[in-house]
Amino acid sequence: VAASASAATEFDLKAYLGEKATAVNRVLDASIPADEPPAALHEAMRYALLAGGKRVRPALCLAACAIVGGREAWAMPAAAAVEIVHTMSLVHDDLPCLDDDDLRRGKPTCHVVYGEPIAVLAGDALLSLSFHQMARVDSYPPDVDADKHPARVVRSIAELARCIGSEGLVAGQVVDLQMTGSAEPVPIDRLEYIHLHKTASLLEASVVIGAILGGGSDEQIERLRKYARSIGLLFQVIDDILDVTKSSEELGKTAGKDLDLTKRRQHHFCTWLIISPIGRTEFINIARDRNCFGSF
Ligand code: GRG
Repeated sequence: VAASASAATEFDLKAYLGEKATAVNRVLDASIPADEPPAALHEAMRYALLAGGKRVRPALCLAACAIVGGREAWAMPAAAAVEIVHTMSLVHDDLPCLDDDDLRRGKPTCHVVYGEPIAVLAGDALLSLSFHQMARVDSYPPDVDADKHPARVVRSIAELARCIGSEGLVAGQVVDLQMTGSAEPVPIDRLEYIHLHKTASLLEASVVIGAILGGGSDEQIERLRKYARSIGLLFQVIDDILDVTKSSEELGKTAGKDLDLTKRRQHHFCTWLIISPIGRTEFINIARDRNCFGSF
C-alpha cells in the first residue's frame, strides 16, 4: 500500500500529458498532407489542428487503453481521431454564426485567417478525416489481435459517432444556443444537459474508445464511461470558472464570454462554491471586479 501510495503521489500529470501530446502530435502532423491540393483547405486544417491545445482527449483515450491492459499503440489512431473531432468542433464553434470568436489556442481563429467558407469546409474535412483515421486498415498496429481488433474498431466508430451527433456534442451545442437567446434563468438540469452533451460526451467517447480498443471487458468499459462523464462535467465547470478568473492571454481565447448570461452565472458560481473551496476568495474578487454577478 505504501509503495503504491508513494507511486501515486509521484505521478507527474503534466509530464504524462506532455509525453502523450508529443506522440499524438506526430500522428496528427502526418495525417494531413502539407503540400497537396487543395492547398488552402489542407493549410487551414493543419493550422487548426497543429495550433496547440492540451491534447487531453487523446491522453484519456491512451490512458484508458493502457488501464484495461492494452498497448497504447492500439488506441493511437483513435486518440488522434478524437482530437481531430475536438478541433473541428472548435473551428465551427468559433464561426461568426456561433460564438464569433477571433482567438483560439493563442492564435487568430481559422475563419479569421482563411475566411468563413474555408473554415466551414476545413471543419467538415476534419470530421471526415477523424473517421478515416480510425477505420483505415493500414493504421492497425501490427501486434493487434487480428480476430478481435476490426470488431473493436467498428464498435469504437459507432461510439464516437453517437457521442458527437444529435444525441451528444451537437445536441449540447444546440441547447446551449437556444439558452443563449433566453432571458429566463437557465435551470440547473438544462445547464447540466449542455455540459454533459457539449463537453462530457467527447471525453466519454475518448475514454470508452480507448477501453474498447485496449480489449476491456464490458464491465470495465461501463465503469470507465461513468468516470469519464464525471470528469467531463467537472472539466466544463472548471473551463467556465477559468473563463472568469483568467485573462484572454492566459487562456489563448477570448475570456469572459461564457458567463455573459446573468442567470447562468449564478449556477456557475454555486457550482464553484460546491466543488472547490480553493481559490474561492480570488474567484469572488475577480468576478466582482468584472461585474460578473449581475443580480446575484
Ligand atoms: C462535432 C459534428 C460536430 C459538430 C460541432 C460547434 C459544435 C458542433 C460544438 C461546439 C462544442 C464546444 C466548442 C465545446 C467546448 C468544449 C471545451 C471545454 C473546449 C475546451 O477544451 P480544451 O480545454 O481545449 O481541451 P484545448 O484548446 O486545450 O484543446
